[in-house]
Amino acid sequence: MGIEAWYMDSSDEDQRKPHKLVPNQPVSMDQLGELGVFYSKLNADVYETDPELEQIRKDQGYSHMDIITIHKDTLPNYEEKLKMFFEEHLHLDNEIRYILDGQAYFDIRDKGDRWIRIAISKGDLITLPAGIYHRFTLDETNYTKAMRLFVGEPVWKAYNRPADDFEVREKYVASLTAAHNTKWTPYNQRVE
Ligand code: KMT
Ligand code: NI
Repeated sequence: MGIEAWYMDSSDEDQRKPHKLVPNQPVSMDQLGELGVFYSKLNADVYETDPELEQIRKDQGYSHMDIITIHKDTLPNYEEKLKMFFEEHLHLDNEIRYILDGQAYFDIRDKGDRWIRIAISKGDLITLPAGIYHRFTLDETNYTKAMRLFVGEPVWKAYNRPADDFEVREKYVASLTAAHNTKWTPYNQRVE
């Protein structure tokens, strides 16, 4: 169980297409976990009153939340924003997204700098760790609605690659070499 992820082909075709290799090279939840990416499934139909979501927000300190509807009729500067989301970037904080409706892709770099595409859809709560290079795109349905969660005052600033000298990047890279003998729990919290 979980989300579907795979290594991407290198074609320049429409970013909204799946870009699977032939034959497909799937990526498991364990492999995602080793990269610091975590996932949970919730019932998005009840997100407004969901005690499970409340508990996660409390436990993880996700005090801030807002909702972004990514569709040409709802998102101001739609084309420009989509272009920005698809630039390879990192953040100083975890990127936590809960998909309330529709579907989309997050692409992340693996340890060897290969692109992994993660398909996310309604009910998926995904956390990308601070310092990971990634990008986001809609798929061919051209619509997703997502809750953005954050610890404290939200900072959405993205730093486009190259950002290798950032402390957060160095820490993330260091965490990868340590990952095989470090136990991870959901939501990217380390247990020493
Ligand atoms: C980001 O930083 O990659 C984004 O915020 C993507 C859009 S939110 C689903
Ligand atoms: Ni991002």
